[in-house]
Amino acid sequence: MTKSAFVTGITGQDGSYLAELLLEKGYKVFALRRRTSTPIMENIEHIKNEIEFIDGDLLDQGSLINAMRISDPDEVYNLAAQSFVGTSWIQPVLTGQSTGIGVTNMLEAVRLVKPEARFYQASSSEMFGKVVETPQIETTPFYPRSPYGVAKVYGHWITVNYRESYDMFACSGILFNHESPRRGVEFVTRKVTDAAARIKLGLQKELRMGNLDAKRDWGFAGDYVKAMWLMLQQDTPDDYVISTGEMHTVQELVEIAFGRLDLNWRDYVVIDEKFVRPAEVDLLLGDCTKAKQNLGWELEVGFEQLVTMMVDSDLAKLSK
Ligand code: NDP
Ligand code: GDR
Repeated sequence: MTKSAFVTGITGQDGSYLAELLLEKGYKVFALRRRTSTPIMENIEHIKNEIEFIDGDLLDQGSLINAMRISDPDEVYNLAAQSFVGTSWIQPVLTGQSTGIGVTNMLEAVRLVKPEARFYQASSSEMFGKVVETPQIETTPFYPRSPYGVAKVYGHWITVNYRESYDMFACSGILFNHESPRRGVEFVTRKVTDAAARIKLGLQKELRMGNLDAKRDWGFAGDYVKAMWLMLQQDTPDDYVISTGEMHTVQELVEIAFGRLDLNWRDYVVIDEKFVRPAEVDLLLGDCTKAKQNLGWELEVGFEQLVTMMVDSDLAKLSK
């Protein structure tokens, strides 16, 4: 029997890789699409004809109930969110509504229409924020440092609560930063690889950055969507940290990206207070032993390979 999946956030980085994986596995893929004046399909251009889109919005409960009725899914992946931490200080209410309450809207739609469907919530290492222990594991206490992080903590706990209240198969994946050539250009990795390529081609003169000392645990999005799928294939629902277990500074990222193009980053990078956050998350480092043991999940792409892949992709795109 063909399995069916319903995915929110399909136009984003993770939605596109997850949809590819599900299609490869023979799933019928339904996806929530919110109306925009100009459709942005760049990430899913190559697979959009294989996906059945259902119009709606995480903020509109009725549209989610309708989507559940049309798709009748075996698995639901809730990836939609206002996902940029910086914007969450500029639009804290909207972030709370989509990244936080939006999870309840989605869970309610599942509970009312298809309570036996398996549910994945895209939780985040940003929930650890001002970390109280390193490395962070599933039981590390949360201390979010942005409106985004606060909203994700709500989304995490409401997922756990629906599992415990209604016996639903609901999992929360606590994913550390993951990147790819499909990453939005405002996120630091893509901002750097895109700028390095532009500078190499003479299309940009400098790169304005915030805190170069921040440390992150960066992996490849294509590896991480496999973990999402694995979580929903287990006998029991649970929460999992997904990470590489390696930490690098933003400066190391810049060095590798510019070095790939034989550029000295110090000639181009300018520190601009505009990109320094009101409250910073200084470091994140995950320990995903539980996922490795229970899910058999393995990482394939390392940090340097990831940055190189992104620089090469940006250079090729911009050279066209
Ligand atoms: P993106 O920002 O690339 O994609 C976000 C998606 O959410 C887009 O498809 C966007 O649609 C959609 N969306 C936003 N608001 C709404 C709404 N109100 N209703 C319906 N759809 C909406 O994020 P990523 O792919 O990087 O991340 C996927 C999820 O995983 C997010 O929830 C993110 O917070 C979380 N996460 C990401 C990590 C990462 O490192 N990438 C790490 C941990 C968690 P549109 O195109 O219409 O704007
Ligand atoms: P993050 O990702 O906030 O970790 O959230 P981002 O790439 O935006 O920032 C990472 C770190 O880099 C520092 N930084 C800069 N960041 C940006 N965007 N632009 C800059 O110029 C810059 N200079 C320094 C930041 O201060 C920060 O410390 C991402 C998102 O995908 C979330 O949705 C997800 O939940 C988390 O990763 C895990």
